[in-house]
Amino acid sequence: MARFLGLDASTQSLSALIVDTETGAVSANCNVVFGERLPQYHCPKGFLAHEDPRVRQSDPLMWVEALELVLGDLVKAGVDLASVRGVSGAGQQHGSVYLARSFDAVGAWSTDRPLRDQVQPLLSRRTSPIWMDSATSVECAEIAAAVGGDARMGAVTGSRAIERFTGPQIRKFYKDAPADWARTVEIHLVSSFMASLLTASTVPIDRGDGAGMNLLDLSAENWSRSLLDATAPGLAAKLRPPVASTTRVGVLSDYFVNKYGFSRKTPVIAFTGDNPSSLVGMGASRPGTAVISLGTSDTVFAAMAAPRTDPRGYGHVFGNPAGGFMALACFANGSLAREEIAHRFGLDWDAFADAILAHTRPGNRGNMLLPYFVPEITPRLPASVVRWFGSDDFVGGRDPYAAARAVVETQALSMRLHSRFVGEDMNPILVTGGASRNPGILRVLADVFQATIVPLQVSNSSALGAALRAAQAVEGAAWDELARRFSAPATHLAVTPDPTARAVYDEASGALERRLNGD
Ligand code: XUL
Repeated sequence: MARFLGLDASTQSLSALIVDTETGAVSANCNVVFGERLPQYHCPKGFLAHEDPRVRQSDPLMWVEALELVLGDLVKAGVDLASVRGVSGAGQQHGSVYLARSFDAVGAWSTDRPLRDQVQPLLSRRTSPIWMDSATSVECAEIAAAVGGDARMGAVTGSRAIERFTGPQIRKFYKDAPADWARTVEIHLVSSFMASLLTASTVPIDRGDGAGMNLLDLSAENWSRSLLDATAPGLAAKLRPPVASTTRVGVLSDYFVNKYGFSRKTPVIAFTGDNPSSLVGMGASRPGTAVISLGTSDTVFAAMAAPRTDPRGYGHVFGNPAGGFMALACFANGSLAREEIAHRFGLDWDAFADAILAHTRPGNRGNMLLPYFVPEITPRLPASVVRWFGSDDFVGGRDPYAAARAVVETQALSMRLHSRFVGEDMNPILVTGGASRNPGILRVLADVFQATIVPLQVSNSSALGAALRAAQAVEGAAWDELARRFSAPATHLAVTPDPTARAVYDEASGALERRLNGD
């Protein structure tokens, strides 16, 4: 058997998926939801409560414990982990973990104690800032000013200075907790942290995810010396040189061999960001295919041959694990906003779809909602903005059907408005993530983008991408062949656009732009 394990450490859960390259099947798919399985960490939606809504941090030990749970789930599901020939993974992007003792100093994990208890004493910072954090505007301005401004940052790193990116987060930590900064010997992204747990050694950050730090010089394929210096003193010594996403970074620690039954010396391939991994899982690693990912954050992305920055300053350039680059726009109010409306109006997901498909029409009779329950990344909204426009019933919160359509329409219109740098007139568009199974949401996306929307058979494309990256690195399989076999479209769920909705949404798009500008 030729099995490969892909892990995805995302905002609200950790999932594991196994592909079998001999049979072409996805043979296991487990998911540990933090809020359900690990309530003792007080991160019901993946982050800790904080009085400042701009501060969003998580507990890295929760991710460690989730790793053990998900491997245990695979064993309970009857998976023989001895047949796994390679492991890779993905992590929510930008989040960072700070160590006072290097993973390389660990040598080996002891099988006598849970991993969590062995990782705890390594940390120099108890919490990890994650991608939802927006508390570093001052640090962004300081870093950009030190290197010649945002345009220069964009040209070097693919993004202007961005609050959630790791560099500004590192600078804030250095300023707020200088003693803890001085104790820090090693910094990880969520992705390289998870990989280091598996090998019990320091795994470098890969270039795909490293591009989300405001530290990587895209053309030099290495950290930018001037950005390291502008971010925090001594930072260069706390980061290993970044590696290609296809790098074999070590073998599974004996801890996992003894506890979960993996084979000795199972290779571990560099972990990357969830979006770069998803690009591979969607079979979209060649330029020309756009993807919409509907998760805690919604993202729009596509492969890109050469780095090209977003003239409007919203988008980013990350590394494409299959080579080259990818363009991405990120929307923070993704599933949390959809869940908020579903919960507020007592709609389950079937009723939510029904509200869109059976009870409302494109344009929502002019009813529109600005659904920014948390500070938004795209467009930039530093505080929450929730505003209702339209009929008295809608504005008064008495029209659940229109409310369901409104949140999805604004999200889709905003994606259309703000993702032009990713690609114009994208058609078809592939769609992934939990919400990509909801026919109501797919209908709105098809009509707003006037494009055929195609979900895949596997909806966790990030974990799938990780498993495929492991297969590619170990077996040398071609990317196109892996995509053909594993990233198959679920054609029966594809939705084609209604041409009569085009004019309605052209007008609604203008209305949204005016409202976002406060007109
Ligand atoms: C991308 C981003 C999010 C995270 C969490 O820039 O911030 O999509 O990767 O999924």
